[in-house]
Amino acid sequence: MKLSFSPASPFARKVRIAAIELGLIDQIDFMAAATTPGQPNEDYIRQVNPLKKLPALILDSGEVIIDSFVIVEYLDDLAGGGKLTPSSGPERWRVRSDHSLLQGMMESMLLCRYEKLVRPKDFFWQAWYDDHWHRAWTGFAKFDANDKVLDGPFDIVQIALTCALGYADFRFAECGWRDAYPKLAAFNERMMQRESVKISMPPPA
Ligand SMILES: N[C@@H](CCC(=O)N[C@@H](CS)C(=O)NCC(=O)O)C(=O)O
Repeated sequence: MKLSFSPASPFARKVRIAAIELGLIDQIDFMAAATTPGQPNEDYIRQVNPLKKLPALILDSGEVIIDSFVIVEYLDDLAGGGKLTPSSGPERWRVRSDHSLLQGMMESMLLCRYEKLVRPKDFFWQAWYDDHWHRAWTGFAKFDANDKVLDGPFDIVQIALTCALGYADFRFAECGWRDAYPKLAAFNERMMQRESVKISMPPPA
């Protein structure tokens, strides 16, 4: 299997952590891919993902699986099932819904990043930026009050929360989430004990 990957991507990091935890990392080749908006990558769009997003998992059969959550579900299945993503019962829906919130928070943070870095300065839209940042920030508040997740089992939600916090550190280092959300800070410290989390930290910005 091949995974389109960037060490800066919180979505790709989620898959990497999951693959390590599931014992599948040695079966995956990592393939750099350029997906920055405004910079064409026609080969990737045609051969891998028309949405020009990473990560995507390319199976040995040539089939492509897109979206980090779906990729983690696939890997979880490969490893026997139900280890990081519950496959039935009420927990399945709770986990999927919590994960969707985290996915949206990471997407909002990424949009903020693109707004600052990629969009031509003259077109920067402050209200839009603030709105997206507020979504991510309020999402963090929600998880800071969510003991079920913070003290719960190690699963895709805990992985995604760790990646969202890591992305906040990586791209918004001054945002002050540790002071605003002490329970998240303690959670993050705990997660940092895991080898998979430590070695997948984004590179220095
Ligand atoms: N829902 C997707 C989001 C992936 C995503 O947005 N990846 C970013 C990299 S961090 C990307 O490729 N962005 C390119 C773009 O949005 O134009 C997933 O979970 O895999």
